[in-house]
Amino acid sequence: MGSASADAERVNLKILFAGPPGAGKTTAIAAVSDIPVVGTDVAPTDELRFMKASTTVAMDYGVLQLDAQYAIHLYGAPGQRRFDFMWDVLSVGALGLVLLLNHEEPAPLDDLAAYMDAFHALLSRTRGSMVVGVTRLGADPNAIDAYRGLVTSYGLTVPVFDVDARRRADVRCMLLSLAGLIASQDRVQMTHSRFAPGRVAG
Ligand SMILES: Nc1nc2c(ncn2[C@@H]2O[C@H](COP(=O)(O)OP(=O)(O)OP(=O)(O)O)[C@@H](O)[C@H]2O)c(=O)[nH]1
Ligand SMILES: [Mg+2]
Repeated sequence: MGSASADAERVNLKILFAGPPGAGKTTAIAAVSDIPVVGTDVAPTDELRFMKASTTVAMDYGVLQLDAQYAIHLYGAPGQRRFDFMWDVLSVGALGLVLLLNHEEPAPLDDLAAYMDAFHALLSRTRGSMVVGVTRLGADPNAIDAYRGLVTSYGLTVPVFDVDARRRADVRCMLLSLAGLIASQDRVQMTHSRFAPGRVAG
């Protein structure tokens, strides 16, 4: 039986996954979630149908339960610009951003810049609480440097990861890093109620 004080310390952290279509947002949330993911994927009707079998039209939702105390609530945004009205909706209450990019896209650095601009309000509010994950990076050990350089040029010192969004360990590593970033620099106190946008019902 859990005590009232233990229940009171449970905290929930909302994290938003964003990035272009096909970057791996839905895949990453499914890979790491401890619950069946709530999704809104449908078959694409536009040119995207040549690239992938389904696309998110509203949101994904999953949960990573780190331990008895901390739960990370994972929200995935639609990548397609025509659904960008969801980006602000999903940003509400988010304490951090996982920005995913597909290195095999024609201009992934432009994508990085565009999505950092699009989520500027969230980044500004959270004082740059972001990690970047680059999927399909290939074998070039230096390929990730350009992403790091661009992020740095925005005045942010945040981790940039070479990830396979299908691998739970990769996604979990990004999320733990982001949680650490949020907790550092006194952005929020992990042990303080400000860390939690809401509490798990006891
Ligand atoms: N090789 C490789 N394939 C991946 C990776 N991540 C996702 N995929 C594949 O890429 C396709 C698209 O992935 P999704 O997770 O649906 O992409 P998304 O970012 O949610 O895309 P939208 O919802 O359209 O914005 C799927 O077939 C995945 O299996 C990865 O890290 N490596
Ligand atoms: Mg998706």
